[in-house]
Amino acid sequence: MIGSLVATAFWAMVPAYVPNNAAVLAGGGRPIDGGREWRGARLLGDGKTWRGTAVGTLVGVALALALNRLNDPASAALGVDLPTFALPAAVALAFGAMCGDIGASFLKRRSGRERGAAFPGLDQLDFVVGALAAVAVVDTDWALATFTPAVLAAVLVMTPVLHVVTNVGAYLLGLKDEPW
Ligand code: CTP
Ligand code: MG
Ligand code: K
Repeated sequence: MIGSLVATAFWAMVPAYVPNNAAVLAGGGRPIDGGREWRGARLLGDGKTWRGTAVGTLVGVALALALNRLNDPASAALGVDLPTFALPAAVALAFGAMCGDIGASFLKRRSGRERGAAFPGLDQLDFVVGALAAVAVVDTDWALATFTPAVLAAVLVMTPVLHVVTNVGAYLLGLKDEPW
């Protein structure tokens, strides 16, 4: 029961989890805010770039389509009816995750936090809120069928744990400047 909830939650969120990590590897180039400031601080900061956002989104969508191909064997192996991703839902999950992270940077700059500063709570859940909000708008029926209250609870418990583990791992591997 718990196992199938976690499996469903993880499967459904992979297209939202991976974009931010792909952006870390692909980031660089022109910042989205073009260097502009607002009220004495950068609008978003140098950590939010066009390239990171585009590559992150594409990687998330590609992963969703790859998961669709693996759905049957994975569902059979786990004894769970794993969700499949229609293209609009895949785009919403991936791009929504990137937008949630961008929104968090906007809030960080407004609260005087420099690029790279931690914002506990927001850092771990910004992309989840962005992904779920976007997919709820773009594919409401799919979102409601997939993210039942129990699956949603699993997502909210599991995501911060996964976020901490992947970011500390990326930091230890030298891929990321901060462990958050
Ligand atoms: N990145 C990017 N574009 C994005 C998100 C991330 O290019 N939309 C890249 C940047 O190189 C960024 C790195 O991934 O520095 C790490 O992402 P994140 O921790 O979200 O950014 P920070 O640099 O910590 O900046 P902020 O304080 O605004 O979160
Ligand atoms: Mg950071
Ligand atoms: K972030």
